[in-house]
Amino acid sequence: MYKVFVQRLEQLENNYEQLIRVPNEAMETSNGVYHRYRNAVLTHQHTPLFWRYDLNYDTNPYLMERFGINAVFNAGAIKWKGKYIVIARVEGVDRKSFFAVAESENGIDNFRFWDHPIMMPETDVPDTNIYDMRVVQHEDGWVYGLFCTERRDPKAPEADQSAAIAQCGIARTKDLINWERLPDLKTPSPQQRNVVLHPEWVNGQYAFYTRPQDGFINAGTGGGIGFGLSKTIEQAEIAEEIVIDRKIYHTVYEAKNGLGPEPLKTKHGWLHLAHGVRHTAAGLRYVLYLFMTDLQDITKVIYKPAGYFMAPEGEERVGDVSNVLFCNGWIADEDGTVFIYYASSDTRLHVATSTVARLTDYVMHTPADGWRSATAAGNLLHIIEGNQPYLDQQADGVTLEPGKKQS
Ligand code: M1P
Repeated sequence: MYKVFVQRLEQLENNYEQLIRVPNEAMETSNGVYHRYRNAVLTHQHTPLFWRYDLNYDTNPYLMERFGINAVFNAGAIKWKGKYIVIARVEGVDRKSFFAVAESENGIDNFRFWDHPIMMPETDVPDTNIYDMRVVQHEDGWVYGLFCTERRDPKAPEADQSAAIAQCGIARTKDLINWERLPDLKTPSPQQRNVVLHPEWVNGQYAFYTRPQDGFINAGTGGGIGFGLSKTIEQAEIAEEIVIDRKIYHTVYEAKNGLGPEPLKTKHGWLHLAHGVRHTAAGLRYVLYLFMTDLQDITKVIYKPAGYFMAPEGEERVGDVSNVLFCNGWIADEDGTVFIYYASSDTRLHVATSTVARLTDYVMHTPADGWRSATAAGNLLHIIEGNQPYLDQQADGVTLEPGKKQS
């Protein structure tokens, strides 16, 4: 029996190392805006064996999993001491999520979890479930983690064991290991999810992007991505919440939307990545989209391409909650490379890479939504007409210089 234990352990360890060390590579196909990568960067199988197994023969002679992990997804991200860090939502088979840090040297593969998950302190009202941390290095010197804290609705009748209240939990750290929990954010909305801290002061105050919602799932009258200011973070409270990017009929964000990671500052404006949710006959569909806000008035959207930037593809389409892409972490390197950590179908974490220059070009030069089929077709016609001289010369058999404007 002991021999079998040792053999199995060796096999588990070999398989694990193989999985962790497998190099990732960019897919050949790209739309010019970003590259997807062949492998997911984190899955439930990337969690350390010493989390899942009791490795002691005396107490676990069958070498069985004692703590099952269901999924690893929706991760915040930060460049920290030269390493690419993601703070993932790790969900056990008991459906409870917790946060755990994984790091990589190059941001695209070999992500390895730190030995211990984050032991997040609680407020006086214990969290039932915590998830989707946005990690932000603020000008005040702290690294903040804003996340959703979910608790059962105290007003729900006993028969209803689903009704929940979502709020924004806030914690801060100087080392990503020890976290100081602050009181939950107070806002005029009954529920909050997808709250993001702006990395800079705004009028000497802390600025938050919010997502007001009436119910736990439905945004209801909470019409989109909100914004508000708070004088302090130790007792964060937004008195006035305005919507800066609203949900709109017959778009990819008709049902609800929410900001992803903290915005990136570019010379043209603040670059935002968000998720939009629409209804389909098969249920909700979550896609990612980009927009840009003004450097002076950060509540003013100045560019917003029509439709989605990324949507679920291939195996990304299937998982615990199928047809979902969700992103709450990205890292912009000094050389302009952007690592977008997106999760698919609430199951696994991927990376896509782009650059600040490409994303800015995409946001500023992709046609905006005109909200109707006629305006969409008009946008297409405009591109075709611009290409007409090139098409004509090609038809005439003229030798073309690709990419040069044709006379
Ligand atoms: O299941 C899809 C996503 O649903 C929620 O996001 P939102 O509040 O925008 O609907 C969150 O639970 C998120 O974690 C999840 O990925």
